[in-house]
Amino acid sequence: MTDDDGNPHGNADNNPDGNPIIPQDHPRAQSLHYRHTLVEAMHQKIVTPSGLCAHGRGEAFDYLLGEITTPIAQSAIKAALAALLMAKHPVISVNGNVAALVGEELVTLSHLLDIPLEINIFYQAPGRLEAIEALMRSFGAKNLLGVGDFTPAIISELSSNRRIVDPRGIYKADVVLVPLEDGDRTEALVAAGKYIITIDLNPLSRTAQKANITIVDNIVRVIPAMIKFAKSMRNLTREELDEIVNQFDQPQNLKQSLEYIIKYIKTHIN
Ligand code: PTJ
Repeated sequence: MTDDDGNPHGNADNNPDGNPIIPQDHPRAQSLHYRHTLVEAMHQKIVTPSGLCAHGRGEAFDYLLGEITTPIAQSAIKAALAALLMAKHPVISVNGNVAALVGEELVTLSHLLDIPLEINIFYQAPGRLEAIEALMRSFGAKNLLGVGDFTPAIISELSSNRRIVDPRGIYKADVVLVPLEDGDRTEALVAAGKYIITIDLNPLSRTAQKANITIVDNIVRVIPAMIKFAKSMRNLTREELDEIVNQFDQPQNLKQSLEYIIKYIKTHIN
């Protein structure tokens, strides 16, 4: 098998002898599965080579959390949902890694909360937007922005490709979920007066530090958890949702996430 540039990248799932590349009983089968998914998505132009580097950085931090959703992350997830449920114009931003890792789950969440998804990528390349769109449509995405026929709006605070946004989505949004985001855009979106929620395994990243709510957890665990909590939180009153957001303390959330990592490392020293 070859990619568009004619480079061989082998069979997706099996060795030449027909046996699976990732044996089911491999102790890190799940982690290898996600890597494999991202590599395959890169051959389809959905993910960029830089996306693989970003994933590796995330994996390193996931080790330091014990690869679980901490109670701290769980509180951040609930605050994020409450903010999204109260928003006038919420939107969920989708990049290549996000589409490849949790595209299907995001479509479920988008339908459950009635929130549009906007494809917005850092690394522009011919055919990339179309490849991500096709993947999201294959999962049944209905309310998909940032693609098709629209006159783009510009976020003036930003100089990267991500400044080009959909006027029906990120441009007019009051609350934006931007997972696996680069720091510049988070800063620009905050400067543009938007309430920013991010998912980032690295609590020290600029995005994690600048967002209003940072969920320090792996997106592959966060989106299924959001789907689970959304089913009951949809029925909360505005006052109850407001209370959840007001109780959330972002500086404490980041501090406790770092403390959790330090504690986790210490338990492995003795
Ligand atoms: O598809 P594009 O062109 O929009 O590009 C997407 C990437 C991810 C390459 C781009 O946004 C990028 O370069 O991001 P950064 O600046 O590397 O930031 C990504 C952040 O996400 C890092 O802090 C990682 O630790 C974190 N991260 C990576 N994988 C995960 C993650 N956080 C949560 N879950 C993950 N699976």
